[in-house]
Parts: sequence; C-alpha cells; structure tokens
Amino acid sequence: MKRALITGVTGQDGSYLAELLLSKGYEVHGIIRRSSVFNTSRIDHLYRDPHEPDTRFFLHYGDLTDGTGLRRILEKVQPDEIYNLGAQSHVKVSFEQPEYTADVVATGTLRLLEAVRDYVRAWGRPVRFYQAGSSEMFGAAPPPQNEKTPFYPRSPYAASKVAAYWYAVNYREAYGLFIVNGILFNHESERRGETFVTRKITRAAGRIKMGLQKKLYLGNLEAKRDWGYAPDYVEAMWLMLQQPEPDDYVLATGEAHSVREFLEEAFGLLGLDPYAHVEIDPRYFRPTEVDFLLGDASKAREKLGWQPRVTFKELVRRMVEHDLELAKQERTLVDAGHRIALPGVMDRG
Ligand code: NDP
Ligand code: GDR
Repeated sequence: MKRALITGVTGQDGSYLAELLLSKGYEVHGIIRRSSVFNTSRIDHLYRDPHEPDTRFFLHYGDLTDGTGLRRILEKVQPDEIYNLGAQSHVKVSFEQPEYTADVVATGTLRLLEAVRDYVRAWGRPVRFYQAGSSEMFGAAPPPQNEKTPFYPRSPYAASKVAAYWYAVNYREAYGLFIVNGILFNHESERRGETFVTRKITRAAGRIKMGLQKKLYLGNLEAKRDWGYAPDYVEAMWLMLQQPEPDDYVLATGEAHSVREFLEEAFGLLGLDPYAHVEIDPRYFRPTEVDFLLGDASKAREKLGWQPRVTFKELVRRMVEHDLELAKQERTLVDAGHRIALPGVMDRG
C-alpha cells in the first residue's frame, strides 16, 4: 500500500486530494495546524477512529514554519509521495502579512525540501514530491501563459511561490530528487474558501435569494481568470507523480472570464440582478493587480493525457446550487431564532 503525506490537507485541494488517494487505496497522512476551533470541516467525512483496524487516514499536528516537526512527521510516516499544498494562499492578505506569507510559502517549502533531502539520504527510500505552484507566478506576463512563460509576480504571495518553485527545481537538479511543480490556474469548488471571489459571490447570491443579506461588496470586476474545477486539478497532481521523469506542468482550462462575467452568471442563475446588490469597495483592490490569466495546458494534455471536465458554466452552477442549499439551511436556523455569522462580520477578503 502506498503512503502519501499532504500538507494543507484541511484546505480545498487537500480535502479533494485526500479523497482521491483514499479511493486509489493509499494510506493518507495529513498535516493539520493546531487551532482553538476545529478546522477540519472539509475532511471530517473522511476521518475514522484511528483505533479501528481498517483506518487509512491519519492526521498529524505540524506547521510549515516548524522544520523540526516536519522532520519528525517524515520519519514517522515514511511516505512514498508528498504533496506540499499548505500555504497562506490569499493574495490580498499577503500584502498585509508579507513576511508571514514568505515564511510559510517560500521558506516553508524549503524546510520541507531540506527535511526530504535528509530523510532520503538517511533512510535510502525514494520519495516523490509535488509542489503547489500557481498561475499568480506569471502575474503581469501577457496571456496565454505556459511552462515557458517568464514569471512576473505581482504580490508577496506570488513572489514567495516563485521562490518555492525555484527551490523545487534546484533540489531536483542538485540532489536528483523526484520533484514536480504544478503551475495551477485558479480552480474553485463548493469547498472554496469563502474569501476568494468566486465563493464570495456564490455565497452572497444564495443569501440574497433567501433574504439573509442585501449587499455584496467587491473590488475589481474587470480582472480575468482561467477558472477550473478543483477535483479535476487534484487528479493531475497525482498523475504528475506517476510519470517516469519529474517535470513541471501548467494546468488550466484555456478559457478566461472576468469577475464581472462570473458575477452575472451566478446571480442570473437565481434570477437576481447583481447590480441591485453589488457595490464596489476599494478596500478589496490590490496594490498591484493581476489583470489577465489564461493558461495553455497543452503539455499536460499531451504528456499526462489530462484535460479538465467541468466547464465555466457548470462550475458556476454547482457552486450556486450548493450555496443556495446552505442559505436555505441558514434561513431555517434564523427563523428558529438562532444567530448566524452575517456577511458584515465575515467579509474578510
Ligand atoms: P486553501 O487556502 O484552501 O488551503 C491552504 C491549506 O494550507 C489549509 O489546509 C491551511 O490550513 C494550510 N496552511 C496554512 N498555513 C499553514 C502553515 N503555516 N503550515 C501548514 N499548513 C498551513 O488553499 P487551496 O486548497 O485552494 O490551495 C492549495 C495550494 O495550492 C496552496 O498552496 C495554494 O497556494 C495553491 N494554489 C491554489 C490555487 C487555487 O486556485 N485554489 C491555484 C494555484 C495554486 P488551515 O485550514 O488550518 O488554514
Ligand atoms: P486570486 O483569487 O487572487 O486569483 O488567487 P481571488 O478569488 O482572491 O481573486 C480573483 C480576482 O478577483 C478580484 N476581486 C476580488 N477578490 C477577492 N478575493 N475579493 C473580492 O471582493 C474581489 N473583488 C474582485 C481580485 O482582485 C482578483 O483579480 C487565487 C488563490 O487561490 C491563490 O492561492 C492561487 O494561487 C491563485 O488563485 C491561482
């Protein structure tokens, strides 16, 4: 049985990847951060009592800022594959916490690579390593972007991902380790964090429909993104680690839409006029914006045989339907006199 270790297992991608690997018969180990409240809602359905004999999903406390802990986890788990998905992944927040973002995203990756390098030498076991790179690394480079496009990062987050990318390339070349960089364009889902623009929009659409919210405050509506569906993308992460040689791959749909188009599509599905509810709040503008990302994933198509299945319209529909259902549940709670967290309090990104 193969063993996988996932950093960022509680995040959107980590949860889908854990599901995928469990379905393929892997034993899956995830690193979680200690928190004063439970932070495992995306993976609770996968968790079994570790005392049960057939358990294949295990969680370990750890943090990318804590190299000693990472080393201990590696020795304990002895993984065949490592997926480094952990990150302070919010671009706007990275302008407010640049040092912390660099510590987790750039130096955190370096810590994990150092631990892997020593682990491989000490134990003589081969390990395959996936590094979660991002289309944000292309930043201001003109579209379409592919593996040969030079990076031009536009945020502390993106600069840190570029550093992590080059650490990964260097460790592959210097120590002959099996390390791949996935350069993934935006991918969303019903599990997307609520401060990313797609989920912020679909959550608001559902709540407005159910009379729980009136306004939605957004930033730049003209930015264009290449939005795919997260479960399609985690499959390609796994494929990258099954290849005979390590390499770097762009994953994208090859289709771009503006935030405005996403907004109109989402609200339209519920028969809502977005402009009756949306207001522009400059606090969501970024000091430097990424205007236009459009990926060319021909290499992944040719070498991995990968292509995304879920279209833009289907993605929006899935997210809107899911969030309408959530809003209905919230409505029931509110009608029964319960208090729920309302957007004014939650609007953090
Ligand atoms: P999320 O923000 O949903 O998840 C991030 C994960 O990282 C969470 O599990 C979080 O834990 C964990 N994490 C945060 N800080 C630390 C830390 N200091 N040590 C260890 N773990 C930490 O991100 P996604 O699932 O969307 O993305 C996964 C990865 O892919 C990230 O690296 C992201 O930057 C990258 N990426 C994402 C894209 C996308 O469109 N989704 C596109 C390209 C790249 P907690 O739950 O406790 O906060
Ligand atoms: P992004 O995603 O920055 O592409 O990073 P996000 O959804 O945050 O922003 C996309 C675009 O929407 C514009 N925007 C807003 N964004 C947010 N969050 N909130 C708003 O109110 C708002 N209004 C407009 C933004 O300016 C931007 O242009 C995501 C993350 O998952 C990264 O970790 C990942 O690396 C990249 O995708 C690829």
